[in-house]
Amino acid sequence: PVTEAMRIVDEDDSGIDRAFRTDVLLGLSQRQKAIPARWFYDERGSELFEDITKLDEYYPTRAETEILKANGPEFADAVGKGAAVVEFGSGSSAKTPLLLQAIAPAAYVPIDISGDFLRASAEQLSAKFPGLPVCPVEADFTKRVAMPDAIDGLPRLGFFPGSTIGNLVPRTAVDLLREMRETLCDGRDRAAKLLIGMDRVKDTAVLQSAYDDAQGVTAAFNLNLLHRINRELAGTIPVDYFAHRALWNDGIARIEMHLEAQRDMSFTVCDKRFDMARGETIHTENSHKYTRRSANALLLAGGWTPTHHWRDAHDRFMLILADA
Ligand code: AVI
Repeated sequence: PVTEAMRIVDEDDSGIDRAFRTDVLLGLSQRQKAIPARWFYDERGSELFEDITKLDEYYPTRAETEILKANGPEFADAVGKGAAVVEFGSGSSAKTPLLLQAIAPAAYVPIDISGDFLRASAEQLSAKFPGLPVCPVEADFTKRVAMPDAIDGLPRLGFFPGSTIGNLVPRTAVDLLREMRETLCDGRDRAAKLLIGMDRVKDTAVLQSAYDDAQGVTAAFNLNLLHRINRELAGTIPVDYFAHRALWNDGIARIEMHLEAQRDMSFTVCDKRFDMARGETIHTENSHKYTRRSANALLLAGGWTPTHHWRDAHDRFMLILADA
């Protein structure tokens, strides 16, 4: 059974438009031009991301799924039965059913900012698990979210798969981990756990091709941001003058995606003029990769104590369980 989605959103659509406009205009005015990766995910961007997850080169989705499939009984032991699973950003993916099957939870609370997406995935999940109460919450999970009354008194397991944490710089990642802790503990001293997916540092060539695939799907995903700006912010960006770049920044252990100008150019966005020189880039995404130690350090800084650690057979990805 799916309860009606609880809605905790203070931005209406015009608020989201404004935030996009501000991020783009400010981002293009910086010396190193940069636009936050969250703006990749319009309808087309979300479709392209789904396509990325099926690419041969993009190992994280398969590796994480492998860990979930291989360790069901261990998850159940570590988490215990009858928890409420709270998923941050309810994916349309196959990962959630694997976790739910393994641990037989008492309720499932998907949180997502996109109401339509949330309701669709809640219905799908409920069809697979007919006896399970599904209580969707439409909200921005980067801030503390009030939990539905239905899970009062149940132990809570946060689920944040996909290494989405890796798209945040450490300071923002720590803030998010702290907010998740507040959400799960209700701001009190309540026990809670977090199961989080984190991508591992590995051979540079493997990382590079995961973010610059042969078919050009990741390139299309990156360039789609420019199409979105042209469409939603009255932009005149000549998209064909840009090339997709994925670079490994070894000092910070992250893949950076950029859009590189292939020639000098000028364009306008919301009537504001921008100039770019050939070779200049717009930085569009960071995807941090972790070692066991750096992952543990990040979790500890965010208020979580790691207790269990699982990897896939090729050491590409890890799932970490942590206590609040
Ligand atoms: C959503 N996120 C974890 C993806 C990643 O791997 O950082 C986004 C992505 N960017 C390019 N390919 C996939």
